[in-house]
Amino acid sequence: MTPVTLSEATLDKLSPDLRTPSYDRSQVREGIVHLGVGGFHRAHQALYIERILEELGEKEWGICGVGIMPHDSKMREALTSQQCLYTLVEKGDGEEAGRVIGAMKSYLYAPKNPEKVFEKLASPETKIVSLTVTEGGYYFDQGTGELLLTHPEVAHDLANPKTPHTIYGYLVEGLARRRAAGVTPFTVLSCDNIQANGEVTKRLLVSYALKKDAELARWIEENVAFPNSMVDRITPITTPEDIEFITQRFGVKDQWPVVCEPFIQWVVEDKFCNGRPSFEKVGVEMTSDVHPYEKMKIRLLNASHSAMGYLGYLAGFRYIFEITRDEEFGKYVARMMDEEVTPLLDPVPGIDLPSYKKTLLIRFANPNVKDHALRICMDGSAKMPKFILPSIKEQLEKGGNISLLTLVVASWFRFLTAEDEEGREIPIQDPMAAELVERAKRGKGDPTPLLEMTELFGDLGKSEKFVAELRRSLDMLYSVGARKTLQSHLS
Ligand code: CS2
Repeated sequence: MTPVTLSEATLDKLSPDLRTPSYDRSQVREGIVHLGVGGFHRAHQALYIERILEELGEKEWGICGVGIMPHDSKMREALTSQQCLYTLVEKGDGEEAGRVIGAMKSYLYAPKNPEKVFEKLASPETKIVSLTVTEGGYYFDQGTGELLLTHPEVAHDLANPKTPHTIYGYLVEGLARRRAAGVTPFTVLSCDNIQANGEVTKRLLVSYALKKDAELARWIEENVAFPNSMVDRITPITTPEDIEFITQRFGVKDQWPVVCEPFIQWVVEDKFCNGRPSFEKVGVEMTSDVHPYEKMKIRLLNASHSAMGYLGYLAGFRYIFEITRDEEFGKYVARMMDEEVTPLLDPVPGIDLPSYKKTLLIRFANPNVKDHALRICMDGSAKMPKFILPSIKEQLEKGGNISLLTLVVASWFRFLTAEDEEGREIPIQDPMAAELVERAKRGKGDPTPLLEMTELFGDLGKSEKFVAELRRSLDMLYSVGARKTLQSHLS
């Protein structure tokens, strides 16, 4: 069978194996503007919205996707050539399930036409602006929690409000226009892995606005809702093999489909200032307090990912499922979670922690979700301070063990020398790569040059216990390599 090119006109020609939107897309309005459309958003929030449209017929909640990064031009090309339709494939143990998602109605590529994005943000039809701009897209000092006003991207936005690069430039201009026009503000819904993501976004956005207009800053503080949310679904980067597989399996030609695991979770604080879809009817958990969920997820799932990513890569692995299935690595993450992270967690309503952790290990081991270690190792400068360092800090305060957590930091430092144990180059993907690699190479077994970056480490470099532990692990990584270092930490 010749594959069918995905588009609105070909929806009824697709294989019956592929579920397609049954609602009338032409009636869908765009109540949500989403900044940062990547695989994760398309596998997660967009699926919930698809169900809102499909099962509840709440047609005002379609999505307008927005790309704010220069590289988003590729997403624009892919999506706009297929009327923003795309294929989402869930891969579990058995048969894979495929579905064409129609929830995104349009896509705007901000660098080419920022004015169009401002208009969209100012439109009364827009009720929610959601974000997945990665942990690095928020630009804050990990030591002080303050917005990095002198960061080149933030400074650029302050100086060039008509052509912003960051969420702050876009959100503040959009909100300023609404305020001027007397339009109710939109809710800002952060869906990134940052603890208290809503509160953090609010604090940073208000301090950015303060630099422009104190009255506007106050109006934002008093009128805009920033719900916290915990998001979860493992979504690897789409590979050419995935595209080929989907063409063969479902007979559809899609320029940029998404493959993910079957698990999905979204816990959202029920605090919206301009309406919301009936999320609770499609599986979203609405609550008054997201903190315990966020902390559990980030400190267990994301931290385990980092633990497996760096050390696993150094030990020669490339995929997370292989690393999890290695007996010693499996033991390592399980023990790190049990011994060094779990004691820090608050009770999480409705969740049994032992079975949550067991499920995590099963999810990581899914061989059909080929999550590359390099995806996990990307942007360590933004992830480490959110996934790992806070647990180390809290354990130090409690006098608890930090050896397994510190090994993650040591592995990252070793990884940052950009050369593996066989002398092959490691591709470092991080906006701070140049500085990180220079410091890692300069320090080698001495962590000082990296620890001096207080915008990442705060005052952790002053803790004798932590520094001694870090040196011990680093020394081992250099002298006996990743595998033996791991064994020694487990014994
Ligand atoms: C990963 C996350 O980027 C990372 O390091 O831990 O992308 C993870 O896969 C998601 O948060 C899962 O919900």
